[in-house]
Amino acid sequence: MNQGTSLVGKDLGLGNALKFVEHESGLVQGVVSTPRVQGSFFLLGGHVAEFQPAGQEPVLFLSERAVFEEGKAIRGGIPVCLPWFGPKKNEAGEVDANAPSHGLVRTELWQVGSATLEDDVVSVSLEYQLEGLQLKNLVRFGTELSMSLSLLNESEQPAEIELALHTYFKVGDVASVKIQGLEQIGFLDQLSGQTWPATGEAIEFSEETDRIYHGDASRVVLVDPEKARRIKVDSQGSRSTVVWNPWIEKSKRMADFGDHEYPEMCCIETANIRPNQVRLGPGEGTEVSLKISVAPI
Ligand code: TA6
Repeated sequence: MNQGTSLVGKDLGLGNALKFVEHESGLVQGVVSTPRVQGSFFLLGGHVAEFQPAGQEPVLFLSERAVFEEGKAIRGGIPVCLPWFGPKKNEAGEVDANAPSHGLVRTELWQVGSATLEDDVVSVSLEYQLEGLQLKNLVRFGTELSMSLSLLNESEQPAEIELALHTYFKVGDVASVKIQGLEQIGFLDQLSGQTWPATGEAIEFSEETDRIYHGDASRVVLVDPEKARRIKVDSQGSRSTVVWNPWIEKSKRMADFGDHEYPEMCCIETANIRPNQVRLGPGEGTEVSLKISVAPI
């Protein structure tokens, strides 16, 4: 029996701060509730789904058409994408049509390594063994949401890994938001394949946007005038950042995403991909960490 089902209804000694429930889909969901924060995560994909600090509206976007099913990725929250990003490609750059998008772990059941409560902050270690790669994601639900994803190559072979924390943010109107912190970094437009120099300006959205930035983006800020808030995305260990909004036509092509939902979200993804993929020799490890906090405009 998967550990998850044995957690449902179990008294972890954390009171109402963290309870495991059976979601309506049948999946095991960890529900966080303290005076500081409401949140949740699924064992499926070790997937943080909700984060709402006290006094704030939800910070993460979760599609109303999200599918909650083992083997499928949840549309929203913070998918963990590895060991590849996007479509899987071979050495020759040919796409493997049989391989799932964004790797192998966001559609698998993870385990809970530990769960603690201190000063109304819930910390939970979500863990998964991908062949010789040990994954541990220490997630802390407090006034801020933080996570530290560590990978350890326990095999005798080197491993080349792309990884991304594919965060979906909830916004008031994507056409009015600005993303600051990437002004000085050039980017690859994934839609045209064209590479562009740094624009010197904040990112704004007026069409489908799918950009990969390679460079230091340790502080990215999502300015949302509609919700009168700034979402600060601080990261360590990440050398790539992906910015995405599907806009109108791509939204219609995604069955697990409402046609009208694109104005309510944008993705800022904390990653190490493409030239910044990680190479781990036997016994070597790596870590990427992310902290999400909210401030008034
Ligand atoms: O966020 C960048 C991206 O690679 C986009 O190209 C889009 O495909 C998105 O991820 C969602 O991918 P998914 O496989 O979750 O539908």
